[in-house]
Amino acid sequence: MAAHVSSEKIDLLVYGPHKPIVDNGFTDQFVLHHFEQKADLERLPPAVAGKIRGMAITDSVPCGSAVPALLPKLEIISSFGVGYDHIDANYARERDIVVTNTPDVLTEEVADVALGLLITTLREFIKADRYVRSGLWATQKYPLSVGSLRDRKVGMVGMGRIGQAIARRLDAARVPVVYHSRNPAAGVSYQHYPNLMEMAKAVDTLVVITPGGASTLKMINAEVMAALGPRGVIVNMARGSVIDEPALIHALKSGVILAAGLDVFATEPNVPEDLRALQNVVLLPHVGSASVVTRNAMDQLVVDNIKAWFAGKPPLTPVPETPVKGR
Ligand code: 8YV
Repeated sequence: MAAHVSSEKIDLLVYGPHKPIVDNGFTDQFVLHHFEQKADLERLPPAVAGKIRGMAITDSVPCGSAVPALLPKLEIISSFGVGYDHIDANYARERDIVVTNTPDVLTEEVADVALGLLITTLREFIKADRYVRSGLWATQKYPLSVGSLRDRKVGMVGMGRIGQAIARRLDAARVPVVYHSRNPAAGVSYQHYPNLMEMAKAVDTLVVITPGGASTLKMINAEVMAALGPRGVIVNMARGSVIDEPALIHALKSGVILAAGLDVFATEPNVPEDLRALQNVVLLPHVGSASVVTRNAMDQLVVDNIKAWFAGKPPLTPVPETPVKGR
């Protein structure tokens, strides 16, 4: 992989919603061509497509291999978000295109939300808030919550950077942690379960923070939920695709598990009516990283990866599928 460093203008495709940090982040050495969604790309003139050397994806918009396939001179795809299941990184590697994501800058933010969502789910804060607002507190004693963090053991599904940040918070809260991932994580002392079912039998709480995509599709299935048992709680901060959503709805309805806290869904932004009707689930609109400060840092990293590349430097945060050597 190599970028031609010259004083020539560099054409970039900006794909996804407008972000001021991206729109205003490039010098006039760059020419930005903005298209918000796939359907808009029909208006991308072939002459322009033929000049595009860099692509900034400003949200998790579907990209796959179809969009880069339109761009014969593409060198870099700089994508927003730590997850990049909306990009075909293997296709990019075959074409010698480097893919970057935005890790690290969101780690602590997403971990904060994970712990908040877990406690909100267990201690039923949403119900408690409604209770106060309704005025009922004045006349009736509020019931104890069935759930608590105090008597739990958490099985993390995924132990990458965000998983480790969540586990650190659980350590501070004196909650025992074990984890499942394909391979043991380097430098981590929590007990590793190579088998998810074995872990589900040994814990009562799952916190899911593993990459999306084909290898994790519906890995949290009805069997795993049954193994977790009637005290079971699932928090999903990963991708909706990781959980068998109809099986989860059934498990929540029928008492196979106790409750769930979900930041992500199978077909966002559509959340099944069946799930929305349940009281033992807390639903967030994919807000793990969604604060102004963290989203700004993510947008800036999208810009900085492209700038580094076209300055002839290594990209700051390439994904493992497209490592860059010798820059
Ligand atoms: C983003 C995320 O909010 O980084 C990720 O992988 O899921 C979130 O931080 C998401 O990409 C927004 O659509």
